[in-house]
Amino acid sequence: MAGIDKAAIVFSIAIALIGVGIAVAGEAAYNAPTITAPAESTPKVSTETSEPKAQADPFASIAEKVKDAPKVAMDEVKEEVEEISEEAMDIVDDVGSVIIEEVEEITSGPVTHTVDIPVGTAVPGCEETNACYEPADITINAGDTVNWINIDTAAHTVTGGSPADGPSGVFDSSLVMADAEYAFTFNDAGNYDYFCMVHPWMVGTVTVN
Ligand SMILES: [Cu+2]
Repeated sequence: MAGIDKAAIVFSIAIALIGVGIAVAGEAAYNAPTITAPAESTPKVSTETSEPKAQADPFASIAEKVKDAPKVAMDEVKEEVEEISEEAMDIVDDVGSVIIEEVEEITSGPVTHTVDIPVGTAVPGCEETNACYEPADITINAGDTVNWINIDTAAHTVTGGSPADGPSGVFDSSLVMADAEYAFTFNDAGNYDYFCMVHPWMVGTVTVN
């Protein structure tokens, strides 16, 4: 019995050892990737060492500066060009507006201004808003013409003077029928009051410079 027991114990130990051996071998096999992991990091170390080597290169920083220098210079040039072009455009605008003004002065001779005789002025009310002629007060230059257009259905007059003082004799349209017009050219500077002889609440002024 004892011999068998010993044999059994040895056998079981042997099995246990084999088991441990397999376990160790398995662990070793399992740990194999972790062993390779440091092996993978080894190249990292090698790259790390290569980077300081690149930084240690005194020409590297100079090369970078030289590389950036044209970019910085180009940005500055671009900004200057933009500023100059903006200034140039302002000058062109100024010169253009001066030329336009001069051309307008040269080409613009006497101007004809339009004054409407509005609808409904045959009855009082328009005088409350100074709207019996539209515009009732107008400023023009000597030599300009004012053209009154009667858009009302009633006949009206454009008569120099005032309801209080009567006609001045400077200009008088006599009756302007519906849809008819009356024009007068003012060659002399001054203030000219006028009114409608049919409807004395209708008054207006022409200021000639
Ligand atoms: Cu009138």
